[in-house]
Amino acid sequence: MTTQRTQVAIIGAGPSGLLLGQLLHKAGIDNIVLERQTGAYVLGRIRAGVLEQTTCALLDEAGVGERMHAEGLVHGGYELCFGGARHRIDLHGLTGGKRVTVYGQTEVTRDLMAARASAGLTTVYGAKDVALHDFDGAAPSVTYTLNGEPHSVVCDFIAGCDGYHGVSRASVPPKALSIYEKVYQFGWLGVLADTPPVSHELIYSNHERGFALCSMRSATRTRYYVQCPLHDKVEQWSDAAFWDELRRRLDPQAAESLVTGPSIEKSIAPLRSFVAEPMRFGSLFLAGDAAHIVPPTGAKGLNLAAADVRFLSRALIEYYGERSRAGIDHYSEKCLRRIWKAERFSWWFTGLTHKFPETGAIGQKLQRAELDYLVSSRAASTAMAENYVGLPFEA
Ligand code: FAS
Ligand code: PHB
Repeated sequence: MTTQRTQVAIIGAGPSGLLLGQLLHKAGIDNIVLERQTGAYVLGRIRAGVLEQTTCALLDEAGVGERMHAEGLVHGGYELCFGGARHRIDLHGLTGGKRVTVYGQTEVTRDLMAARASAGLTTVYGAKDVALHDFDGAAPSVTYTLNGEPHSVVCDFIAGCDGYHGVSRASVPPKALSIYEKVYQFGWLGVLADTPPVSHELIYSNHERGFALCSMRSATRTRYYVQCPLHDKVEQWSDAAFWDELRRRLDPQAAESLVTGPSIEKSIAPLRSFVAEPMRFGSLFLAGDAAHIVPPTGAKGLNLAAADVRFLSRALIEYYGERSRAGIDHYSEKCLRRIWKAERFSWWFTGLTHKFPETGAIGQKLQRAELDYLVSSRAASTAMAENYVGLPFEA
């Protein structure tokens, strides 16, 4: 058994783990990242696309914002499409000047991986059988195997950044956790294509056939989604079937100007609202999808993960710098106040834009009434806009 020593052992090399590792490194705090997949596999997962300003600021703080500023698309609004027409939500005007940046999670992860490698920090890819030990005691450690060889990491703290299916939350005794979960009875079929965007901003569409979203990764690469039955298999959807269904769910002008092409990635994601409370167990801290999941409608998943990492990195820097436990003792409650507001917004936005057969014809009528109210009321649009760009952090 090879034994390594570090201050913080980070499980997971997704955006949460890599961003935490970078912020800790810049503060002089030693850390090791253990990731069960290869780096290429992690980069191959197509996920989030919209960054809040606070997330961009955190990436700058981590020293990885250069390409995001050079290649990211700054958006001051998006459009809601319903009843055959589009209505712009003026994020910039309604929030005193805030915007969002369209820059794929894959690129964020790539930038973080590059920074970690150039700093010569330890990231173990292909770490199998990761197990957490004594995180509620005085000698926390993490064991794993690499190419069949056993390894141990002795540490002060463990950051569980290993996502919804990770080992960290699963290592907590069930009686110590309160789980809140809602599973939606539909999924998102997503397509990535090298085609020009149908519009210069995102379009969220409420249609009687189901939800659709027109997003993008650059001026030449698009990301589209249509709501699909929960048990559909991606093999059932040819590219032609996807483009036809997307067209049907858009207004005539967008349907007409949609440029189609071969999918370079196509996948179906389930939707759920999920929170595990609390997020700290002794020297184990959960961050990102390990602790919470939102339906992607509100573009909150990655941004919530970044917010957790902001709180956790500051708490650990305070601990090592001032030997103060205040930040780590309040980590969970501070994260959860923000998480639940984002859960609510994501649940509300999903309820407003997706088709729910169980609510019948009156359900669609009520959705249409709320959409009409939303685009005709500055107060209602402002409430939507301030949640979408990201609520201010509490002091
Ligand atoms: P991740 O899940 O990204 O990373 C966890 C890492 O831990 C993974 O690399 C995994 O391999 C590793 N890991 C797991 N178990 C391990 C173990 N036992 N040992 C070692 N490593 C382990 N958010 C949006 O804002 N917009 C979107 O459109 C959007 N679409 C999404 C689509 C899908 C299919 C999914 C699953 C999520 C989507 N999200 C979206 C949310 C997503 O972006 C997450 O919020 C984001 O990936 C969170 O990052 P992490 O917390 O790092 O978790
Ligand atoms: C994306 O580009 O993948 C994306 C954008 C906005 C969302 C969800 C996903 O609300």
